[in-house]
Amino acid sequence: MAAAVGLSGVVVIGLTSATASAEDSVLRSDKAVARSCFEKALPKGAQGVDRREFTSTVDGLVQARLRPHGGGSGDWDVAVFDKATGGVVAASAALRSAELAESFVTKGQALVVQACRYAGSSRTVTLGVDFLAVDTQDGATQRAEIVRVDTPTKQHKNRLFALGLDVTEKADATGVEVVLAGDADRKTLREAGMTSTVVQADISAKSIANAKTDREYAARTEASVLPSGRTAYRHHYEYDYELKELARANPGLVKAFTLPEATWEGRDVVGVEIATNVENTRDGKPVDFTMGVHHAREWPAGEHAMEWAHELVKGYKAGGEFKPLVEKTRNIVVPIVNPDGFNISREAEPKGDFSNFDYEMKRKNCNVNDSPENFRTGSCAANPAGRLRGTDPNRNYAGFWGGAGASTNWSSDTYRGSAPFSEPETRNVRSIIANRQVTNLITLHTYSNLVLRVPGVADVRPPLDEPAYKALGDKLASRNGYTSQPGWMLYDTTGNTEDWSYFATGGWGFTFEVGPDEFHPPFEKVIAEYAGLAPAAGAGKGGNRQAFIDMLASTADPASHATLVGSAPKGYQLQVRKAFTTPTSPVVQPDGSTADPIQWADVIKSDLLSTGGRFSWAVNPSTRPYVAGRYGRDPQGPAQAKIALANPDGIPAENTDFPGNPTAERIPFRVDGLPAVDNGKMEVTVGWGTTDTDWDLYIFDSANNLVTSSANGGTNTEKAVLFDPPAGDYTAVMVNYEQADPATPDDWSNLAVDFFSPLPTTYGPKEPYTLTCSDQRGNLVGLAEIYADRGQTVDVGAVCTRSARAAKERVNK
Ligand code: 0X9
Ligand code: ZN
Repeated sequence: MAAAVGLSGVVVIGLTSATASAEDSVLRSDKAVARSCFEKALPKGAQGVDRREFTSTVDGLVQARLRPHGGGSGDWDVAVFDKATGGVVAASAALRSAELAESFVTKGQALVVQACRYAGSSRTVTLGVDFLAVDTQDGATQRAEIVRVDTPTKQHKNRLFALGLDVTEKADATGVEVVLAGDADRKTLREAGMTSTVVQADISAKSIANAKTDREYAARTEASVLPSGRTAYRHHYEYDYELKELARANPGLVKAFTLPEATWEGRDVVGVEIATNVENTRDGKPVDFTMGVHHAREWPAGEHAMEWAHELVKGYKAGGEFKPLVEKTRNIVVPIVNPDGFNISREAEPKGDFSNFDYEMKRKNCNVNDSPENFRTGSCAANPAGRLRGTDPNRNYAGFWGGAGASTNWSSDTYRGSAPFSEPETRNVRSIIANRQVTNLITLHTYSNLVLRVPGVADVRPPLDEPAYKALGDKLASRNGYTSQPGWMLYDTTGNTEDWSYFATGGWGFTFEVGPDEFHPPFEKVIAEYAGLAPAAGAGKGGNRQAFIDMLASTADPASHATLVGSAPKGYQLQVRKAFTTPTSPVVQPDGSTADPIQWADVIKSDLLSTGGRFSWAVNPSTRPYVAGRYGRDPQGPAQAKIALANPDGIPAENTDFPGNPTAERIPFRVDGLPAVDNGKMEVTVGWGTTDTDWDLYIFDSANNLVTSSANGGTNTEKAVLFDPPAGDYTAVMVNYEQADPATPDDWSNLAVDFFSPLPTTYGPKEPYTLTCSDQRGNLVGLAEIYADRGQTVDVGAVCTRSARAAKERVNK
C-alpha cells in the first residue's frame, strides 16, 4: 500500500492489507448479545464477539472500522484494547455496523480488536484496521495565553476580527477575549497597535491541570447529582452506547435513530427521540430539539444534552411535573452533532496550547476538500494542517450565510464552508428541522454564560416576534444566570443554527454558551452548570436543568406555536408543506468585495397520521419570520429637540491610548424620556477641518458605562448611535487621536445630539402552508392553503374531502 508523506513529518500508512488477510477481515458471531463492547476485552470464544490481534507498526493512530458484511441487517460495535493492560484504547458504538474507532497508539503496542454483535440478524461484519504514523512536533511549543483586547468601538472590533486571531465568544461593549497561541499571534496583535490585558497567562498548563483534577474527582466520587450519575466527560463511543441502551431499556418511550448522512470520516450521527408512543412520529405533537457539540472542543455541550435525555426519561417515569410535559411533546436529543471533531478533541492528549497541532482544541469538522492540495494528506486527527482543517458547522447554515463574522479562508476557525449546507453535519440538523415541527430548539456551546437569540448579525432588524422571543430567552436565562441577548450584540456571525432555523421555520431557537470561561472545564463545573450549584451563575436558580424544563414547558404551550385542528378518516395521512427561497447575505469574497446573495431554496414539511375523527396538530407559524415583518414600536410622544454642545476652551493633548489614558474633553448632556418625549434613536455627531486629523467620540452614561462610540480614521466626522436611549445624564468624550499639524490644532466643532422617533413595527406578507390529505393507498384526496399565526388555533375542517372535485360536487348539489 502506498505511503503518503505529508508536510510537518506526518506520514500516513494504510496497513489493512499488510496485516490482515482478506479472510481475516470478516468477523463472525452466531449470537447477538446486547452489551458494551468497550467495557472489557472478552475471552476468546465468548458469545457475541469475535476478535483479532494486531501490533502497532507506528507511533500514531489506530483506526478500526466496521462495515456491514453480507445481506443481513444488524448492529455490531468495535473496541480496541491494549493487550498488556486490558485498557480500552478506542471504540465505536453507533446503531448500525458502520463504525470507526480511532485513537493514539505507540509503535510495538500489542492490541486486541474486538467486534461485538449487539443486535440484529447479521452474523458477520467486515473489519479494517489502519495504522497512521504521526509526528505532531510543531517545533518548540510556545506559551499560549488568553488576553482581553480593548475594543471600545465597533471599528476596533472589526479591526481585531480582520487579524484572523482565535477570537472567543467572551466579549462585551469594550473588549473581546482572544487566544494567542504563540509569539506569532502576539506579534500580530502588537503590530496592529491594539492594547490588551492578560486574562490567563498559560492555558496549556491549565488544560493539563484540569485533566488531573478530573481524574482525581472521578476516582473519589461514586456518583454525581446528574441524572446519569456521571463523574467524568464521556467518550464518543460512550454517548452512542448510552443512547442505544436508553432506547433498549425504555421501549415505547425512547427511540434511538441514525441521522441521514454519515460524516466526512464516515461516522454515523446518533440521536434519540423521547415521547409516549415514540414510534408514531406523525402524532402532531410539538417537538423540542436539544443538541450539542457543533464545535469539537465544547465538551460540556454534549454532556448537558445527554443528561437532558436521561432527565426526560427519569422524570417521565417518576411522574410529577415531567409527566404531563413529556406526554404533550416529542423530544429529540442529538448530543454530538460533529462526532469526527469531537472524537479527535476528546482522545487527544490534553495540550491546550491552541497551536496548530493541539487537537484537543480543534473546533471544526473534518472536511478536507477546501484545503490547498498540499494540506489534504493525512487523517483528520493527524495531518499537515493539524486542527485547522475543516468547516465551522456554525457558519454553514443558510441563514444570512456568507456575510459578516464568517471566514472565506479554509484554515480559519470560522470558515463558512464552500456553500450553505455544504457539510453533512449541518444537513443532518437541517433534516430534522425541515421535516418535523421543531417548535423549540436549543443548540449548546461553550463558553460565556449566554442565552443567544437571533439576529446574529447587526444589520438584520429584530423580527416581529422580538418581544415574545426575548421574554422566553430572559426566562431561560433567569434559570442559568446567563445573559439573554441577540447574538449580534457580542459580534456579528452569519450562517449560525438559529439564524436559519428561526427565520425559515419560526421555531424558537437559542444558542446557550455554557459556563463562564473554559471550553471544557473540570467536570465538576459541568455538573454545577447543569444542576444549578455553586460556582455556576445559575446556583440556586435551577441551572440549565431548569432552563431546559422551561423550554419544554414552552414547547407544550400552544401559545408558543400554531395549532391546526380538523377531522380526517383513520389511516389518512396529512402533510403541511411550504417551499420558498430565502436570500443569503451578499456573499463576501476572499478579496473583501461582495457578490449577489444566493437564493437558498428550502422545503419545510411535516406529516400527521390520522387516528380517525378530530386531530390537533402543533405546527410552526405558516409565515416565515424572514418575511413576516420587523419589530418596532409606535411613538408615544415627540422626539426630543436637538442639543448643540459647545466646545470647551483649549484642546486636549493627543491620546492614542484611550481608555487606558483618560486624557480627553468631557461634555455633559441630558436625555429626556416619557411622558415628555419618546426617543427611538439618538445620534451624536461632530466634525472638524481635515481628514488627516482624527478625533474619536465616546458616549458614557451616568454610571460610566460606554453606551456607544464612533472612532473612525480618515474622516473628518464621527457619528455615534444609540437605539432607545434611556433617560438620564450622559457625557460625550472627545479624544484627540491625532493632529495633522500639531502646531496649528484642528479643533472639533458642531458637536450635537439628534433625536429620532422610534420606527413603527412593519408588517410583511402572510405565507400559507399547503395542506394535503392522502388516503391509505396514497391517493391525494384533499388540499387546502392554510394560514396560521403563532398562538392561533386554525380549524381546517374535514380537509380530506376538500379536493377540487369534492368542492365542485358540493357546489353542484
Ligand atoms: O461563534 C459561535 O459559533 C458561537 N460561539 S462559540 O464560542 N461556541 O463558538 C456563537 C454563535 C452566535 N453568536 C453570535 N452571534 N455572536
Ligand atoms: Zn461553539
